[in-house]
Amino acid sequence: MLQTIAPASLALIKSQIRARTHALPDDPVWRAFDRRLDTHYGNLEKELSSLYGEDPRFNDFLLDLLTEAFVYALQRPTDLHALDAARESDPRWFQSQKMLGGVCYVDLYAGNLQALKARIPYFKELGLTYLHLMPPFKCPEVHNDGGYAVSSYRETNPAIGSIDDLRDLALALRREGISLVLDFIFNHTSDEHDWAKACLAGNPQYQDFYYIFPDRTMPDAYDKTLREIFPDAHPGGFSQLPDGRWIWTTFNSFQLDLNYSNPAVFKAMAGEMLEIANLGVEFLRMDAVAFVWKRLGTSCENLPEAHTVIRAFSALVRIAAPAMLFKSEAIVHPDDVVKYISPEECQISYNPLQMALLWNTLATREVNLLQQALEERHNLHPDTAWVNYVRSHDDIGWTFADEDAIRFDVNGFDHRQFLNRFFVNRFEGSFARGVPFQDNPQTGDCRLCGTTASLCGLEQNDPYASQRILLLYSVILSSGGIPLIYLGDEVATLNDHSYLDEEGKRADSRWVHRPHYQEALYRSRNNPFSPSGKVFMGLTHLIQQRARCEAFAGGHLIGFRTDNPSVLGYQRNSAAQKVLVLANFSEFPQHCTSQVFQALPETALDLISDRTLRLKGGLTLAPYAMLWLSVS
Ligand code: OTU
Repeated sequence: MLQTIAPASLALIKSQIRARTHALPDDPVWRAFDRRLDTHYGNLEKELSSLYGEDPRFNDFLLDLLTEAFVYALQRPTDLHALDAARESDPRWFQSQKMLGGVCYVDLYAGNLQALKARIPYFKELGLTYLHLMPPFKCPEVHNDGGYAVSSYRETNPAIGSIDDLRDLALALRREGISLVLDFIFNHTSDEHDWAKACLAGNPQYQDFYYIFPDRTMPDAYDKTLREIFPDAHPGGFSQLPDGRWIWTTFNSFQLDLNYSNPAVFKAMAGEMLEIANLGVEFLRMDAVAFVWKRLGTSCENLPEAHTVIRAFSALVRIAAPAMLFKSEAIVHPDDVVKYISPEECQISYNPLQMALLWNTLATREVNLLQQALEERHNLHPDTAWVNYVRSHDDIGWTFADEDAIRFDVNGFDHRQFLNRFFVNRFEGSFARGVPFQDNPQTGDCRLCGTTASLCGLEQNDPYASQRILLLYSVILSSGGIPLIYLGDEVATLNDHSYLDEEGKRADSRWVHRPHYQEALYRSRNNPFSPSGKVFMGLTHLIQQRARCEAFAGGHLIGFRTDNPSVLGYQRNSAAQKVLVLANFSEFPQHCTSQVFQALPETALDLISDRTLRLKGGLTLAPYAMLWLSVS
């Protein structure tokens, strides 16, 4: 049996790194690196030895990895070193109520990186402090999953500009107080990546970079317990290569899963990650975290080793590029989502439960499940935060817990069927105009696409459409965490069916909600009589009011039960201020009785309308009304 190799001492590792890189003891980069090693080496060594400690070359692996990390630290631009220090001394900087995110595709939103830079004044007008650019890296020309099939992490897609344009944009954003967010697509590469080409050509160094099987024996064994993620792309988790062998492809057949049981894969990807960090990325969106470790007989999702891989990457970043934080993308059961969130793993995370339940509440007009999620599943460690969003570039999946739903006598399976019917307009009286995604009649599984405006009823001119949009955004702006706007939503952009004419997009209905930048909608954004103006002016007002109110900082929330099933309630408190948020999710006026407000002052100022309201005799909320009541 293999023995775990005793780790080399930190002092020895430090002297070896210095000898290899000729670093002088008083070099400021070395001094900072040295100090960070003291803090984080223990974590790094622990995580990596649990994955690879039985490998007889483990100590060399660790030394090579850290030497390389120090070289990346040396290459890091000076202003990023300053940012590293600033962020380390203020680890809760992103808890500010002024934090606001936006996300867009470079090509669809602006054409290219330089043109996107020219949009910075607009981002400032909106109030953004965080900008997620969808993957800008080199990828196959036609079939690339919107950039999620990366062919090189060191080159950009030439259609949008050069890596220097990207660096330049990152700097320009940073100077304006906007943090750049990019993806780390680390579960897979495209089939055009050099590693993939070398592996498939039989290069021995790359043989174990991916999971390749000579025949169906192992794929069949694994497939027994795998969930199909993109069943339209291929059945099961594997694709056949031209030579007849089978390769692991969780997503599309051109996205090849990397094999993290091979330490060389970890090391190679760590280099790509630190290269991306040095572009000036402040939040690294960890794509598809759930899938990075596989074990026969399991779902190969959310395995403990997936967390270990991420924590090891995270420890390395704390040592070599600490201004960068991780954002988790786990669209899984809520119990599993939270496991990725901690100061040592991913400091921020998408909040898919809140997202899905916002839409659920619009459909049912009952706040029960959302109220429960906010009360029981919202509060996180104070050094971490949710990224709250109404919708993303991906489909909407109904990832609430069946155990939670059954407490309201709601059967999860049946209810998901209802939600799908409601949002794709197969339900009488629905205002929504969504499109199904990966409809799987075999399992009854189906997810959903559509822009916020189309799902809220604007496509069919429903009179409440813009109020619904604002209601959803008012919750993500006030519930605690970083709100994230899918750019285009703020001017009520509708579904765009032009993807059906594009090879490489046609088979993927998520493109319906990834529309081109609509010049006309942006031009009318300050016209209160246009739907885009109503939404834009309403939303920017909410953003500004939130930014002024300290109670909205941080993530902590206290549930506030109303006695009306359509009215959501929660309280946000700071030392100086208490704010009660109420939101009516129905198209009818809804009353909350005086009982509800017993413990509160007789009157309260609504921060949205700037009106003082009497709570004494109860409150009636207008259709889809939201109130941010200052009750301190
Ligand atoms: C992510 O999403 C990205 O957000 C997608 O745009 C990519 O296509 C995909 O990874 C592959 O890179 O399946 O429908 O359970 O839901 O990781 C979206 C998690 C996806 C998955 C999620 C994935």
